[in-house]
Amino acid sequence: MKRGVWVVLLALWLTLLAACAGGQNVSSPGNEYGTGAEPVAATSAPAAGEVDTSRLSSELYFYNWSDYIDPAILEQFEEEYGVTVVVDTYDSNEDMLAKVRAGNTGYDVVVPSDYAVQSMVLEDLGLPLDRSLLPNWEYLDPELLGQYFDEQNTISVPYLLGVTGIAYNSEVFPDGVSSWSAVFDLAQVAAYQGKLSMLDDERETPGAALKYLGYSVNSTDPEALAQAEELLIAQKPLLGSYNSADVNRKLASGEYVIAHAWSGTAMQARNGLGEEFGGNPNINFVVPDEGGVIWMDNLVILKDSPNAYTAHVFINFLLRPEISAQNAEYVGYITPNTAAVPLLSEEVRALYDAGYAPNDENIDRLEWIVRNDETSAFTDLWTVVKGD
Ligand code: N2P
Repeated sequence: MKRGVWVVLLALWLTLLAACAGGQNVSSPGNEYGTGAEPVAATSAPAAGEVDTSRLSSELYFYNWSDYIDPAILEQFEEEYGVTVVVDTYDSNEDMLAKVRAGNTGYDVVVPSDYAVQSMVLEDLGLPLDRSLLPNWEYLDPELLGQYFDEQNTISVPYLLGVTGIAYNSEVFPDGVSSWSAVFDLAQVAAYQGKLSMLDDERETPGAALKYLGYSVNSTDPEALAQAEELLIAQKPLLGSYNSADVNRKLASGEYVIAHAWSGTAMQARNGLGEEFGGNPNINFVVPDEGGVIWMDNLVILKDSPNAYTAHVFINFLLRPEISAQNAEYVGYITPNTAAVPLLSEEVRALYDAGYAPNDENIDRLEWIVRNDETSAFTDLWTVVKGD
């Protein structure tokens, strides 16, 4: 039911192309964190929302998904504040969580998806945010705040949203692709064997198989899981690879002709990615008829962040409407920043309308991944499939 509400709210977001909502209550929870650099006595205390440069660290450690921030934004942050952002990347929530659980990562900020934020809340891995340091919070779409995984947004700040479906090369699929059968019907797949990839992801990939079979991405019914496992094992020999890292590049280059992909990865394959690689205009993206996934990724400061003050300054910087718009434009995902939306180019908005974002056409068949006591079954399934 809650997910239904989200879908409606997202539909709303899509039509809400102007005007910042404003009026968001940004009261500070007043938490303290003592691990950052000790404040040096300043001649005058900075006003609310102003940055106390004496408290900034020289480096900030950002553990992020690959190809998930415009490097020019990191350069601008360094120019303005003298802080070098050191980026390490990961390609699944589970990899990130495993590392963070082990502790002493040295990372300050990580980017969990919705259901992974919930794990971080339950396991007390995130630092309560000091909202007094995040005046740009007011630009966030209020409809995207207060979700089930962190109802008060105690630790999480919406970063980017997207959908999961199929990216394909229209030269190879001139009639388009509309069903998961394009990756799961092995008779069809035989024609492009080795040029197909599936996400290397214990929730997304069994989720896609479940959708093809007519189930929810969250089904833990043993019979449904057994069918999904069997299907994935049968599909595996036909894959180029499981890949969540450089699907964008491999689609653009033609090494893959079809891929289970995140919407922004597909947009990057189509448009290219800054100075990284050129795009291929034949790449299209679709949420298949059987349905796909919608998700939201979030910025979380780790409980043991060595540079928590600087992390807040960084997050507030990312919440500037022009920065958020620039970033969304670069990575091809969707900004949760209401004031950033009017700053997006016509080209990117047209691609959202064409299916690279939740829209009127696909919204009713998008589902959120959830975690609960039963969903560890996906870890077991994925271990079997990967090890087979
Ligand atoms: C970008 C990763 C998208 C994040 N490479 C999926 N949650």
